[in-house]
Order: sequence, then C-alpha cells, then structure tokens
Amino acid sequence: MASNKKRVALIGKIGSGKTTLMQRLGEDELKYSKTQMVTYYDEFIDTPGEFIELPFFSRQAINITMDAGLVILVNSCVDPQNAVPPNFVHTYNIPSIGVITKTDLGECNIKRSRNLLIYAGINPKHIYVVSSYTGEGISELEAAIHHFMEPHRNK
Ligand SMILES: Nc1nc2c(ncn2[C@@H]2O[C@H](COP(=O)(O)OP(=O)(O)OP(=O)(O)O)[C@@H](O)[C@H]2O)c(=O)[nH]1
Ligand SMILES: [Mg+2]
Repeated sequence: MASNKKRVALIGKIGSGKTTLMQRLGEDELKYSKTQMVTYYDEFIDTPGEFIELPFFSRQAINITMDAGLVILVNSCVDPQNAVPPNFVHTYNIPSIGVITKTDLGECNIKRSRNLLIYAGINPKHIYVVSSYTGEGISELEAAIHHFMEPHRNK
C-alpha cells in the first residue's frame, strides 16, 4: 500500500475551514466546495467534516489519517459547538497540531477554540491562529508544517 507519510491530513467539523485552509496553503484560488469524500492531494488528505462529527464514520477517519505525516485538527473560532471527543488526536501515533480558523470574523472566540483543541488532545504549544481569507498567521503555520513534514518529504 502506498504510504501517506508525505501528506498532511486535515480533520475537523463540517464547515470549520479545512478545504479553504488547504487552498490557502497551496496558494490556490479560494473556492468553496463541500468535501463529499476523502480526497487525496499531493501534499494533503482532505476529509469531510462528517468523518469527525458522526460516530459511524469516526473510525474510518482514524483509519485514513493514521499513516499521514501530520494531522491538523481545524477549529472555527465562530463555532460554539464541539464535535471532537476528548483526546481524539491521541488515538493515533503521529504528530498533531491545531489550527484556529476564521479569525477575520467579528464574533471570533479564540479562547473557546483553544480550549476545544486542547480538550481534543492538541498540545497548547502547537496551536496556530489563522485566517485563510486574509492570510493572517499562515506563514507561522507553514513553518510548523515544514518542521514536522521535512523528514518525510526529503526521503
Ligand atoms: N471569513 C472566513 N470564512 C472562511 C475561512 N475559512 C473558510 N471559510 C468559509 O467557511 C465555509 C466552510 O469552509 P470549508 O473550507 O469548505 O470548510 P470544510 O472544513 O472543508 O467543510 P467540509 O468540507 O464540509 O467538512 C466556506 O464558506 C468558506 O469560504 C476564513 O478564514 N474566514
Ligand atoms: Mg471541505
């Protein structure tokens, strides 16, 4: 089976901003398109939010992301509801980081998002605060991704 070690897996609630973040990181045009199925790109695995929101799918979400090089758990700072079980990211044995998205929006609550990411098992030192729309925080996030992915991508 082909390895996914060179790919970054994106997980998070429906509409949290995973696909848009991937587009921003890839310097692609930001174009909304609901993720309907797990989608493999050269550098990413994009998952539909249903994978983490619906218990029926969550095992599948783990199966698909467990051999990636890095997992990014995305949380929208305008979404008051959690859908990620406690310590979810510890289920598998690969590095994980948290990303808080949509900081350009007025009703953004970064503290709440941080707490939800920490509840999901993300190390507080590895939380990045970004807006895919304005590009705020993207270069810091890119540096973090580079740090974790460099060993896999140079093989
Ligand atoms: N204002 C603002 N809107 C954003 C940002 N990122 C994403 N959005 C919007 O949020 C909505 C959902 O974004 P997606 O990237 O499709 O979310 P997703 O996590 O891929 O959602 P699923 O594919 O359903 O799991 C879209 O309308 C995006 O344009 C951001 O940084 N700022
Ligand atoms: Mg999507």
